[in-house]
Amino acid sequence: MDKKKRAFITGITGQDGSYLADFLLDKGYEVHGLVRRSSTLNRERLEHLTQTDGENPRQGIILHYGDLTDASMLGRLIEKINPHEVYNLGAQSHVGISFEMPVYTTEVVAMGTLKLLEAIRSTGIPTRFYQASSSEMFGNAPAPQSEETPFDPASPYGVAKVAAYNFTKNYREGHGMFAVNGILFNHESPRRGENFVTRKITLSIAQILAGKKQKIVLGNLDACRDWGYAPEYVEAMWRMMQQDQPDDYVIATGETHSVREFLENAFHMAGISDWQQFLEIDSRYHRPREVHLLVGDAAKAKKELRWEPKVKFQELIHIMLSSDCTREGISLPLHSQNLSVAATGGEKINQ
Ligand code: NAP
Ligand code: F7E
Repeated sequence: MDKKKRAFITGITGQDGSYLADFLLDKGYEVHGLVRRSSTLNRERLEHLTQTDGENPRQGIILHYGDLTDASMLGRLIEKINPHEVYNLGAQSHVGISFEMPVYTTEVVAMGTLKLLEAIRSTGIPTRFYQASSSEMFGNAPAPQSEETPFDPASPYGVAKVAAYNFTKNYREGHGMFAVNGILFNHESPRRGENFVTRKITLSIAQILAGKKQKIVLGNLDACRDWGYAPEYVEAMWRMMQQDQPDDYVIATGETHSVREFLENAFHMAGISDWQQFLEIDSRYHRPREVHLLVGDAAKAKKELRWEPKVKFQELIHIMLSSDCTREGISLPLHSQNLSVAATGGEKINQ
């Protein structure tokens, strides 16, 4: 009998999906991923897993075309893969864009989750299910936010994630499914999408240093976020799926910093003190409604999952900035290199 565990990941081409694939392959899983058909291939974050030139001989990743909006395809895939674990990470995940595309965002985030849960239920396969819930569900609820904090979403994305959270809980309670919600606060990395604020900042600074860009154009600098390091957060997802009983967990660092602090620290690490001259504020990046202060209380995860974040704010910025500098063919000034940690060094193909 085949003892290898099979995992199915939606959103495998995204930041978290790619790190989760790395993590599960290291654990010996056979990893299946859902990919969307597009006119150009969008697999940069998976290149190191799909290349077969012998440099990185790890194998076991199998990609399937599909879409979270296509229920019949999801059913066929679940039947075919017969997974032990399903990680639902696929989403239109940009909060600002969700104000422009509320219907599509809801179709993918809320209805997509429901379609996947239904696909699992109708096949009767006893798989475990992970839902990528989000701190955006708290909106402007009082901080620090924990599993007990009532949701108060402030964007179409947040509203849709609350619906997906509730569907997941309902399938656990109503159908006895092993279904968990990981309520993850912001987590970043060199693989973060370029239009999220942390990556936008580190990439822009690297390009300014390389002489390719003059300005970084941003919106609200006063919002505060609890920023952690994505590879550590995908391990928390897996830990939730290994528990005896399904439950919901907040995953966060417990620290909060403003966008302005992120910007100042990143410029400082780049050796630029007069950074204001490189900054432009554009109302185009202001959102109709803002979430002002997020800071998570991950005590339950610490106790029950024995999960704790190691990479904190300064180190996170350094990891991202040095990776983007490597990408742009430059190195960071010497004074910031004593912040260097094992995880730095730039990722050549996984941007
Ligand atoms: P991401 O980088 O934006 O990746 C999103 C993934 O979803 C991509 O693989 C994307 O595919 C896929 N996707 C989008 N629409 C889809 C559709 N209609 N059908 C199937 N797949 C679709 O997001 P992430 O940062 O890795 O986040 C992973 C998940 O965690 C998301 O659900 C996000 O909402 C949630 N989350 C993220 C954070 C965070 O701070 N990163 C925090 C809390 C929760 P393409 O590559 O084809 O676009
Ligand atoms: O914005 C402000 C913006 O887009 C952070 C997603 O992964 O985390 C992420 O959502 C803050 C906001 O992340 C720009 O107004 C200023 O206050 O990087 P962000 P987010 O909205 O927190 C949650 C947990 C998720 O679940 C989401 O999927 O930064 N901000 N200027 C800007 N934001 C962007 N994107 N671009 C700017 O120019």
